[in-house]
Amino acid sequence: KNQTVISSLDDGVLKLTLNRPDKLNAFNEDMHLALRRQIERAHDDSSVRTILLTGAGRAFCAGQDLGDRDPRKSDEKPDLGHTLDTFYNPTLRLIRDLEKPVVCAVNGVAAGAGANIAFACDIVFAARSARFIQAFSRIGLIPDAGGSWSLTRILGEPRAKALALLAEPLMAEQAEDWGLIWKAVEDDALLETATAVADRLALGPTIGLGLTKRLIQAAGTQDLDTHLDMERDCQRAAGFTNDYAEGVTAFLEKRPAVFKGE
Ligand code: T3D
Repeated sequence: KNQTVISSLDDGVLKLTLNRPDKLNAFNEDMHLALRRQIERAHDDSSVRTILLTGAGRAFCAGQDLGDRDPRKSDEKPDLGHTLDTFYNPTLRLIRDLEKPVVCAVNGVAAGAGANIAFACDIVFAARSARFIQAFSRIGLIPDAGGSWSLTRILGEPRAKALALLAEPLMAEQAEDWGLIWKAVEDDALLETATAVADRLALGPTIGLGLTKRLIQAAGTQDLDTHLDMERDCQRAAGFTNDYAEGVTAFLEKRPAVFKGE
């Protein structure tokens, strides 16, 4: 059977490739479940220290497979709140809650939930030719998969509204200029660049990196006092890791640190 998500684990990097290229990697139920299983595995398996997410073929992901929503095939209107609860929202939460870095290599067009899943990742590279489209308004929907939240937080209301209401493509370079992604890179250098960063993160102090991710995500929604307490708690936890002891020892011994993610 065709695998909707191809996975491979190399040196701590779990590479996940969305794999429905003839549908521009649009989400069907099988791909949702396969992606979720892999992120859960990344959570449970200490040998996974970073995720690298990308797409097969010329697209990253075209969002929901609209073939599965064909109104001509059913008289009943779908409950899309239910499909968000069942499929998109758990995946979004898993990516944000995973205390390991998630690198995304947007290899081509990212539309609808496909764009917003990319924006939920921690370090996003995009091929220079890739474009992001909040396609929802073209079909009468709202930006989901966290899009109405992340776009507003990252860009502010004027740009978030224009992107969402007009559904015009945003090129990778513009997305970088606006701070929506980390970097736009030449198409033929995308995978190499993203893989090098994922490899480097996988050799990092995983617990400290995970706590850092948690803190930065929390910063947008809590006041400074609460946040300083959270930094204290996270630094306490980081200070108890073997990787911290190794980091300081390596510094004092003037050699590169060898982190084990513990
Ligand atoms: O339903 C729920 O559960 C609620 C949640 C919703 C989340 C969402 O993501 S809603 C938004 C859904 N996505 C879209 O509206 C995007 C639809 N796709 C497009 O607008 C365009 O395909 C793109 C802008 C992404 C790319 O355009 P282009 O010209 O490069 O490619 P194309 O020719 O349109 O597409 C190539 C093929 O992929 C084509 O099939 P064919 O003609 O070769 O057999 C096309 O139908 C198929 N495809 C592309 N996107 C989807 C799709 N098939 C099903 N679903 C798709 N989303």
